[in-house]
Amino acid sequence: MHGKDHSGGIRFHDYHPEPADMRAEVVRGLSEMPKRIPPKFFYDQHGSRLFDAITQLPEYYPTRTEIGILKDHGEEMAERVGRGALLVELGSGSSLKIRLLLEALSPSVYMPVDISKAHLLESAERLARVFPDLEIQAVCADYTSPFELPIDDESLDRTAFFPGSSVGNFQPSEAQEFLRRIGLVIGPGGRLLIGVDLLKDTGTLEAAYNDAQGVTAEFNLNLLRRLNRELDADFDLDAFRHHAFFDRERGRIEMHLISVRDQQVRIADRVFGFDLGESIHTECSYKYGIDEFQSLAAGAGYLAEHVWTDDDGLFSVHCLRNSARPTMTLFQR
Ligand code: AVI
Repeated sequence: MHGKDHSGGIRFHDYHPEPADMRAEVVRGLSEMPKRIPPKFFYDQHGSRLFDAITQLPEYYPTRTEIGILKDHGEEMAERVGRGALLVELGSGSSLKIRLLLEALSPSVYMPVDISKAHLLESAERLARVFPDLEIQAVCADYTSPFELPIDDESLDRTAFFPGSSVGNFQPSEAQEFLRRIGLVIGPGGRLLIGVDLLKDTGTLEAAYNDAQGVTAEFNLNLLRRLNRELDADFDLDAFRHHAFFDRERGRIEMHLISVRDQQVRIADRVFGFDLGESIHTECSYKYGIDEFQSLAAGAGYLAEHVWTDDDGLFSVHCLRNSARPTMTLFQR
């Protein structure tokens, strides 16, 4: 029935994602009121390391909780989405999470999609050593922009995996648009396994973004270090402090960098003034109720098939089925 033999090894597809115009985006964001910088700029090499360190912190429960859910329910997930599928991972993130899923789902093809070529290849090579018989089709692309997958076997069922509650870093309307685009990638009937952090008490949420060791503060401030280095800026890192809080009305953690004095900062040929106490909004991390997330996904064309949570109700992994109709073709017979 299947069109093709799938044997082990890595194939690499480079879609040459346009590098973000960091200067233009930062200048635009700092010209707004209130000032803001998009969170995607956190992840230079040092920022990615700091994020890895965050995932190990005692206060940052999402990573270990999601791993626990994958360990406890991987078999059930496989029964729902089927084995031998094409598994597309959006962002080749935590190697432990994908290993657990690869073991449970035994896909025919694993297709990690990541904007960083180095990161993508490094993790694909690591996985190829552990799963020598697995066909890996590594795609270097910006998964937040529309793209088409290099799929050469249309007979495979498709499942996408988007862990880590990264969906929470989008505004809800953007998240819905993003889910709709994933739907185009997995096609009608395709499944999406997506990790979503849940609403909970303010203390637990705020501790996760204000850890005692100050790693999250360092992660936030590293953004300014990056702008100094890459955009020839002159931020004084001692003149800003990390601030994170939960806004229950909006259901989101907000991270800010607060100016501790009146000051001026130069970025290349531009100068920005900061008042004492003025903030740069650097990140939103939305938390959802289960029904709330399912209705957001329904608006993007998905049926909620199942949701797994941990015993404490901290985190959720949803199995969604794309019920959107195939896009119309112009010439139909
Ligand atoms: C990547 N993302 C899901 C993390 C989050 O929790 O929103 C980023 C992060 N920011 C501070 N700590 C972790």
